[in-house]
Amino acid sequence: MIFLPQTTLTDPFWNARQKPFLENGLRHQWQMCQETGRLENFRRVALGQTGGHQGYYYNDSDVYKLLEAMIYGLHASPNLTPVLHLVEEAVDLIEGAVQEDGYINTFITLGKPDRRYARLASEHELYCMGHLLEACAAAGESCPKEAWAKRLVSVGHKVVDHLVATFGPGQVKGYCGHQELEMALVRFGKLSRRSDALSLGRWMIEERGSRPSPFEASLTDPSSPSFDQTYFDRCFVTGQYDGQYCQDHVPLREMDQIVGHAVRACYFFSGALDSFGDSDPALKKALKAVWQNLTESRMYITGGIGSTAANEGFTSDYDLPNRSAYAETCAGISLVMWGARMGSLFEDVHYWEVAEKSLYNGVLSGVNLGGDLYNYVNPLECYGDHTRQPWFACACCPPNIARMILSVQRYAGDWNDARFLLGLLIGGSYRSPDGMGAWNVEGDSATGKEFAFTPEGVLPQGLLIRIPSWASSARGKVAGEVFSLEPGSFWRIERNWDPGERVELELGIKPKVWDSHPSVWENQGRIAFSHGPFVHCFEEFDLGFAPQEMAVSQGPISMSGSFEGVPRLQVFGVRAGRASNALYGSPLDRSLTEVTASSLPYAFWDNRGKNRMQIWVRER
Ligand code: FUB
Ligand code: ZN
Repeated sequence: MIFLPQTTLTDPFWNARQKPFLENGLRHQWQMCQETGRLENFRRVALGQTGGHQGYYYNDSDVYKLLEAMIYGLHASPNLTPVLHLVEEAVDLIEGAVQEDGYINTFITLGKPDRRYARLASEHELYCMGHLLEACAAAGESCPKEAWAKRLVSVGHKVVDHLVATFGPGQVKGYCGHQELEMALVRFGKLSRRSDALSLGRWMIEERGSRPSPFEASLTDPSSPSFDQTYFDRCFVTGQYDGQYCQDHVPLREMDQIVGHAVRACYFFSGALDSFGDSDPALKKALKAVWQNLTESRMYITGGIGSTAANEGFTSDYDLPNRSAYAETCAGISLVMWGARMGSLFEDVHYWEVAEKSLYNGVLSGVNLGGDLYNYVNPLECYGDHTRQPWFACACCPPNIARMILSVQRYAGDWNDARFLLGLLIGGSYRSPDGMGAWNVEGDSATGKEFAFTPEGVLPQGLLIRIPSWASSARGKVAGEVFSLEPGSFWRIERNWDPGERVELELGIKPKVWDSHPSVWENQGRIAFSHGPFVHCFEEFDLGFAPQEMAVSQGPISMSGSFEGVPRLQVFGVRAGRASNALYGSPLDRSLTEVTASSLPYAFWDNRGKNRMQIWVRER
């Protein structure tokens, strides 16, 4: 992970993704928080009122995530005065709502003050505080001298004081049903040099999955105020407590499959890597096994994860329906977080490939080009009945995608003393942690063909550049020497870098055709197309008919035009028709019309009106 304040994003593709949020999306989301009572909840607590909480018990987290996104927005565009005013207003609200002892949660404080931490499995108090700590850390990292940021960091300290005084060895044995706090404690702990925050995060990770589970006790007595039927149903699927839903079934180091709720899982694994790094062989082994299970049998071609709404998570291997895919935007985001961490720590391109797949497909499809309509679920096929929404009652995804897009360069790579690693080819300036030097990367992710790296100042000798597996060829040039590079590997360069030197990378890109494992039944007889990191789809809007009526050939594939600067593909096929209009008839009545079909990146589907769409099309 890269420290955001030491970066400048220059990549035209990603600047174009940030712009709608800066111009409109952030303020739109604030307005939504206002209209839905999310801000009012904080005001009421600040005024000492009781009752009247509006919305879900975890709605505070949306305000925190939006605040974090707005702080990133100020990094991207420091003169964004209207957003600065909203940031200041948010800080006022949060400062007013934090309790004397550092506890903060508007749902509990307004309506259930006796129920603090009684329902750790379900009520998300620690999850919400985790998101608050992320915002506090973002403020302390990006704007340490601003008065509002100092106030927010103080709130963060107060919250951490409260948490370490409440949970941990010899105190409450507890952690949150929805992981997030683990990551946040590391981030805030590192920023504020608080070893107690780091220890608490590690302890929560270690405790999870041990027996007796703190969740089990609170979920077994239906007459107790801490009983929650929904969570009972989710955690006692077999009649016995199993905890798979929230990854509380076994200790982390014993896991070998990905189970339960998708966002919780990937946040958990990200937090574990932040806490333990690569120093722990058993953890590494477990995370690699879980990752393998996910990416080899439970992930969509878009990087979407969690195929069912039933648990917002995982089912069984190869169960990847297209039209009913859940593939929550937050889950895609959480996979980028986890993949970038695995890719950095283990220096393995494979993890970056997956993080990129998710980011450029299943995550980007979560928002429209205007930055103010969002997908919660990201189906891979549509009959014209799905479209993005301005907001949701459970609105975790909109502020999550805002914070990820506005800080996308955080996920592009990693520094250590020996090297700079660029895992995602995103153009920008990346300053070293000691501030002594920088790598300036020129390139445009939309076309992904040419990148140039120029060193500045004093830099570690190592430079690792991911050569993506989607490249059909790769050529590098450094100090006049030309190298032929292997797609799907790192280009490792070790030298003393002089200012004025230049590293050049040229990628060949050819469209790719995909099919699926035979056990993904729904995709049998179907193919999909991609170009560079972008998975493509077909929309009725371009075809003039539903893609479901078409069968296409694997080739030839030509390039024709672009969408948001990303090349489009053209393939050939036939469209089914019938002589009669009867619902059923003889196959002899069939007619086939030749068609030329233009694709577009799945990331940008549903931007021209509701219509039918398909990624996996029938093969001719
Ligand atoms: O529970 C908080 C968030 O809301 C989760 O991460 C999402 O899956 C949605 O349930
Ligand atoms: Zn979400």
